[in-house]
Amino acid sequence: MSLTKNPNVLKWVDEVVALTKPDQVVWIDGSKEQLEALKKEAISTGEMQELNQEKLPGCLYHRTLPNDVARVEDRTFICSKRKEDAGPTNNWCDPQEMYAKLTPMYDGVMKGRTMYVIPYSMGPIGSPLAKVGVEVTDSIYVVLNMDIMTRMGKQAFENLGDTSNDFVRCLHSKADVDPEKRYIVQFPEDNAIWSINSAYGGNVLLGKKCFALRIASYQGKNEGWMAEHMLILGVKKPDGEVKYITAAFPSACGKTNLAMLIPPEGYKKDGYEVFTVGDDIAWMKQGEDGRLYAINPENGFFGVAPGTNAKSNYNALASTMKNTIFTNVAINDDDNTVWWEGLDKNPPENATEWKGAKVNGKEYTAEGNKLAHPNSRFTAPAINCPCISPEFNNPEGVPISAIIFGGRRASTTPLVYQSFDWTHGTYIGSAVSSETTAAATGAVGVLRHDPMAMKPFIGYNVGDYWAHWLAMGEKLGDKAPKIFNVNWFKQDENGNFIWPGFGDNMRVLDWIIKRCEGTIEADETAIGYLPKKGDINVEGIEDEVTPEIMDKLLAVDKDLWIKEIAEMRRYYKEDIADKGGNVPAALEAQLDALEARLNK
Ligand code: OXD
Ligand code: MN
Repeated sequence: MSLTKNPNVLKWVDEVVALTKPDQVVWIDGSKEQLEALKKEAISTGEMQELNQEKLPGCLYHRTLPNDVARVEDRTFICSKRKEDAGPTNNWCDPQEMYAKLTPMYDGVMKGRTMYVIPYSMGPIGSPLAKVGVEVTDSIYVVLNMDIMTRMGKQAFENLGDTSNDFVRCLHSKADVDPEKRYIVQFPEDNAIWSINSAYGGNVLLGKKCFALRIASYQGKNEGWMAEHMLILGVKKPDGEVKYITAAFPSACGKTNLAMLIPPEGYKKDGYEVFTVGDDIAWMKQGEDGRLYAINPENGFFGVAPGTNAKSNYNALASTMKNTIFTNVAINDDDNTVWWEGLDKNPPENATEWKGAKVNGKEYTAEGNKLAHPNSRFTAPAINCPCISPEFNNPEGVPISAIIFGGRRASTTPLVYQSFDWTHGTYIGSAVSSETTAAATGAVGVLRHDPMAMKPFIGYNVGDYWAHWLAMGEKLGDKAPKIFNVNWFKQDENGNFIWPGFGDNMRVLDWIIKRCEGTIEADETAIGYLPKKGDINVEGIEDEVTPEIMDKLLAVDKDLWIKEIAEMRRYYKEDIADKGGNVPAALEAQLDALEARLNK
């Protein structure tokens, strides 16, 4: 049963069937019965393992091949017709050449397998901001994850209608999971994604990074909206009003933690609450009242497990307690539950590590002597989250008051500052960068540029992307959200973090909200508006964040900023302009203006 009469969908599925030659085709209607049957099948073949159904009801476990544990940026392509449209931040290949290379790899690849056709909506069904995708895959793991991460099934086709051609064609086959033949390819002008030889989340749940960021950013540029690598949260104030904020940080800088923040006791007592709308992606469009509205196109969280615990992110942990899929974490064999580094201080004695070997409290065979893979994940339904926003399914989205950028910087960047205006804020976004940590391979403390935290996800030329940001600012005018920068990772001379972070980041959100409301003054400095002395509330953490520490957190060191400008000039020229990116003159001018202010 094909679930739709839409001739564009039917024609495309026929073409894919003719190419991949599956033994049978199953259309995913999203019904409970169908999903239960697929779970059973995956458990019976060993693709998935059922976890302790008393402690973790509805939860499943999956292990990927050791060669297939993360996104593969070096094998990810943007195949626009013209190379200059992919720009300096993307791998590019001519689309015809790429189709010619990949078509033989897909030819007959599903012989002996079942092909699943998954209709899905990114964004609430019926939302004017939502968009439909159809993913074809030979993996039940993909079907079950897409059920959590998207609004999947028949309802998505109802949203698409019987004639529309506006859906993203997503073709996935795990093939032989051969890393040498692994390709993650976006064809923005064809509304198409082809992924082959991987079975890891970020490479195969094609609604997420491939569609909701790479393809959608391209669509947003053409259609006048924005697809961004941003969390969305709401802060309810004691007067009952909720202010919505989005924030973009590079991967592994704590977006999920900030999205699910629990306010410090003092704030809770005063009546503050934080609601999560999204933890990774925001689609934003101007509303009828002129303001910028955001939806979370996703329906679940694909979060990094290690480091998640009741203290670091109680709400994320609570979200994983039912109907969750765990990938590449460790199994506690005593009670068939899960464990990862940083969950608690008691690694199970009797465990199976992520690569599948039994261990008993001694040596693990996996890298770094870890039980769980450092990029092991949970796929958890958003509705499980104790602080999920009541507006999560609002088709109109939520109005955004502030946009926050941030990265991991040991020095230079203060705890928080506000841009002078949207154009200055766009400059700040273009300058987002993070220092590498010991957790990643390579040298520690190396600055990695990641504009708007979107470097791996901009589906077109980064110069045109910045121009689109500037154009959105023009359109929004004085209704535009205010733009801020934060840095939770400032260090002292000994390399210790000097800001407590986590729930205490509420104190910075508080200042940001007051700035948006215009109820608090700020110091005008060369780099932007900074909090006045005493305006970041430290009640309850005075011992930790003394006035001297606060001075350090908010310091603007002229010499470091002059160095920063030199690095940004180098970056704009060598990494962007010299490689085919057109840096907007308005952003170059921001560098000159910043330098002049510093030298005044
Ligand atoms: C993610 C990422 O998985 O940004 O969300 O890498
Ligand atoms: Mn992300």
